Amino acid sequence: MKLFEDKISSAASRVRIALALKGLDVERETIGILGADAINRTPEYLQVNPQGLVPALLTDEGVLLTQSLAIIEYLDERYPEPPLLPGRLEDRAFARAVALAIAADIHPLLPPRVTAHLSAIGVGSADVADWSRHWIRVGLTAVEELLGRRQTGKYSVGDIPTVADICLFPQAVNAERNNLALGQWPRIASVVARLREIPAFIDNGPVPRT
Ligand SMILES: N[C@@H](CCC(=O)N[C@@H](CS)C(=O)NCC(=O)O)C(=O)O
Repeated sequence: MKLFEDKISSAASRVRIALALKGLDVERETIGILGADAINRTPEYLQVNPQGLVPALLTDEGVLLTQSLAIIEYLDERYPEPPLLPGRLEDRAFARAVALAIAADIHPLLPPRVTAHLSAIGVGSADVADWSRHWIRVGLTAVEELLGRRQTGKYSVGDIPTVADICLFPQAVNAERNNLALGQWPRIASVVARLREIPAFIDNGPVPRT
């Protein structure tokens, strides 16, 4: 398998964490997504992912997969141990709901293509930073409430890290980089503190943009 990624990407970080939890080592290719290094819109990379986004995964069978959550579910079905979804049906739905609250409802408001467009239409850099902080704050406040409904174990859903944690961790790292202290969300803060004890998480979070 080969992962197309950029180390700064939180969506790619999700897949890196899933691969590490599964103990899978894959070939990696960096696809720059920022500024002069950006190659994600080149015709070559658009052949890999027509959306021009990372991550993408080339399977051993030569099939190109896109979308981090689809890739994670593929890995989980193909390499079932350890599972990345809880055993109980309702818990699986809940883990997916937390994952989607982040991946579908917070993250799409924040990536470079969004902030670059805000700048291009004349929004100043301080206001762009406020935009990001606003949507992270709104989104994580809702996730904090969601976690309160079912969090009974060490992590977002029970005592094994799931796809919910895989999405939460990079978003939490990103929140801290946007000067949002996790302490304002006590459940998120305690889950993230426990995830920081797991090498698969701390070794594979998004690296800061330079
Ligand atoms: N929903 C997609 C999101 C992918 C995505 O937005 N990736 C970002 C990096 S975190 C990217 O490639 N951004 C390039 C850009 O915004 O131009 C997924 O989960 O894979």
